[in-house]
Amino acid sequence: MPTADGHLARVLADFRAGKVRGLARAITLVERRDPLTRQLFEALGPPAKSPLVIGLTGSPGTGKSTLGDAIVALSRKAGLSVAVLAVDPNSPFTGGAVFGDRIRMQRHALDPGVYIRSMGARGHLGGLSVASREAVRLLAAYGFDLIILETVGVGQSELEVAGIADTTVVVMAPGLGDGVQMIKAGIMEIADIFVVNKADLPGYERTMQEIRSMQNMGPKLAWKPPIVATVAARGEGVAELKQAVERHQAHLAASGEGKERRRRRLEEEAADLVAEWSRVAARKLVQEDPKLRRRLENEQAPYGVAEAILKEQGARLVPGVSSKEKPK
Ligand SMILES: Nc1nc2c(ncn2[C@@H]2O[C@H](COP(=O)(O)OP(=O)(O)O)[C@@H](O)[C@H]2O)c(=O)[nH]1
Ligand SMILES: [Mg+2]
Repeated sequence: MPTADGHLARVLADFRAGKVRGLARAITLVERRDPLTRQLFEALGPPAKSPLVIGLTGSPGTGKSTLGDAIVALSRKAGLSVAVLAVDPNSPFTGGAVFGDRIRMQRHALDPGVYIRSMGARGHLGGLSVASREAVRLLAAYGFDLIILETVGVGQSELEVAGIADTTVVVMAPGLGDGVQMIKAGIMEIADIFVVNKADLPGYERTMQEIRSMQNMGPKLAWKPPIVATVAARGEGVAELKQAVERHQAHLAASGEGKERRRRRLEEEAADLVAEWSRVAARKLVQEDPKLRRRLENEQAPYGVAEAILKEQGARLVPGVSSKEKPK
């Protein structure tokens, strides 16, 4: 049986040598929420450079994957290395690719400057945002210039995932009529740029108009998200989208909001990690510790036990430092 430490050492060696296998295995550790994850990041240290992270979100079928592909093509022409991370909170762990992305991967299979990966999360105790942030961090450490983060839909966890990006692009398409739904879902707030894709189909102007009037109903913002029309399937409008992303990046830098966002993201990541670590460890504790079980039974309420776990078990909730020696 291979030991966990042996596995980590191999993953690290491959990763540092720039072997895709190392990257893929590292992301699988993250996806599975493996306790080795922490050692992995400690060993890697902070990434040397911070790539641009573009989030693509929107209802299924609007063309996010197609658009992502078009962005990859454009960026490759400019000599940038690109990673695409497709995140699906409703899929089980994929350990690699879901069907649609496998087809995409084949298209870029011979290009070492492109990496495409799906990540699922069903069965996670925590949300997907911790895993997604960590996967992005791995892709950054590996050295990609651009990371495209694609989410499957617009539920709460997709919004969280989109919040990891430097620039969040909300992709819409004509005829889906999801305007009101968007407002309800909180999409207006997270969009840095709107894309109306499938501009080859009738009705796209109306969709653009709908977004514009929703923007006019909302508060006045320092950055008014531009609306870009694209035909992703033909690569049209993608250069305009790239320009919009650059303008947004310039705004983030000039206004100081970029720095503020990065700070907030780290704060959220720290809090999310606390939640994830304690949830996993606490669940085990309440199932295995007869004292805690008795207390729950007696009190018929969770508060005393929850407080006791945090107070008395604090350090033991951290994965990898509970029972055995502290990992190096
Ligand atoms: N007519 C038209 N179809 C498109 C365009 N972009 C993507 N599609 C099609 O829309 C469907 C969904 O695209 P996909 O990229 O998988 O959407 P996703 O679910 O948002 O990732 C596919 O059949 C695409 O070929 C476009 O610009 N115009
Ligand atoms: Mg897709």
